[in-house]
Amino acid sequence: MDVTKKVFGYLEGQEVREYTLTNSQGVSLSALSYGAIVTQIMTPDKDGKQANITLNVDSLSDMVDHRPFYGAVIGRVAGRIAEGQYSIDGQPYSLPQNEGKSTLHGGFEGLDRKIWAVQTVQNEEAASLIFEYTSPEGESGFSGTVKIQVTYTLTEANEWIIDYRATTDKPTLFNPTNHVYFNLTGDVRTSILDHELQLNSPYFVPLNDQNIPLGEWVKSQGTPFDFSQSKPLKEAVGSDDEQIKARSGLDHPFVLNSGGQGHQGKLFDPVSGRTVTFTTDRNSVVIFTHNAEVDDFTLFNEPVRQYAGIALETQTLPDAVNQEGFGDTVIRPGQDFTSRTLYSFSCESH
Ligand code: G6D
Repeated sequence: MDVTKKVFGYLEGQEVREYTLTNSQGVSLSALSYGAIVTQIMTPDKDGKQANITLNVDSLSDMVDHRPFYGAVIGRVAGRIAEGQYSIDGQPYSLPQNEGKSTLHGGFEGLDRKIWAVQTVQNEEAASLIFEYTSPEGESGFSGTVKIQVTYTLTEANEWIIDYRATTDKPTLFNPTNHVYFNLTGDVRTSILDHELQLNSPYFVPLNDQNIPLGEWVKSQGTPFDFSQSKPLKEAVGSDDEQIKARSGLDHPFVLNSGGQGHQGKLFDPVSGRTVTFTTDRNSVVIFTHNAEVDDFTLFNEPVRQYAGIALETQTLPDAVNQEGFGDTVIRPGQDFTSRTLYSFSCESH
């Protein structure tokens, strides 16, 4: 395993570094000390040609000014908290709302906007980046001082393992994810609509017009949300289902069957042969198909196209604190929160 680092830029006088982990097959993962943002994952296609399979903006200033969330750690709480309101043990909390009436992706001061301390560890089988950040009491309105550690490990088996840990000194919410967008073609100018997706998910969660869960789990079998058999994303994205049409694509939580032996989801690009599978100990994955063109920053001097990537955001179901049966996102003093998601990269042909 090889580990390198370089200066990526400066933010208010503070150095931002980019670290790269590379295994002996040439598969690599690069990430910044700012937001633990993944800037590149290089994997081979079926002919052995290496390319970057993630979406990234080119400059630190675009990350800061436009906050596209590409590749970043999201927290303290991923997704939307309805009205920015919740209660823990009968105590009400009110957060600043940064998207309409909702608090999205950790609010104004999310973990994606922080400079993290980074340590590197390596051995024959794997190399890791250990990111640490202490989120102070009141950050983005959340209670408690929360010590957070996120570790990215790249293995010789072409796996990217994300380990989250957190402790708190007061009851508070914690539900992190990573917002990497994959485009397995290796060319972000080609859409992901021909990628095929398979999910071990019997239910999806419909949303209201604020993208807040309506509260129910709906059986996906026989609907456009049925990915029990691998199928091209365009079949779902192009369907006339009202939930999908209203968002021009997928932006929905899928309830996952627990891992067991195999993976819980698989993304496949039939042209390059590249495949990403994932497993997680959380109860859901939010699938977001980058449903709009974005022109306030550029990729290769062009606006970022609609459907330029797909995010597979593993997490406890969004707005869980306000929704019956969605899972527990409260962490408490004395508790050591841990969670793991694993993405595995390979190639196959159909
Ligand atoms: C998340 O679900 C949300 C989207 O609605 C949002 O636009 C994106 O992050 C930035 O996936």
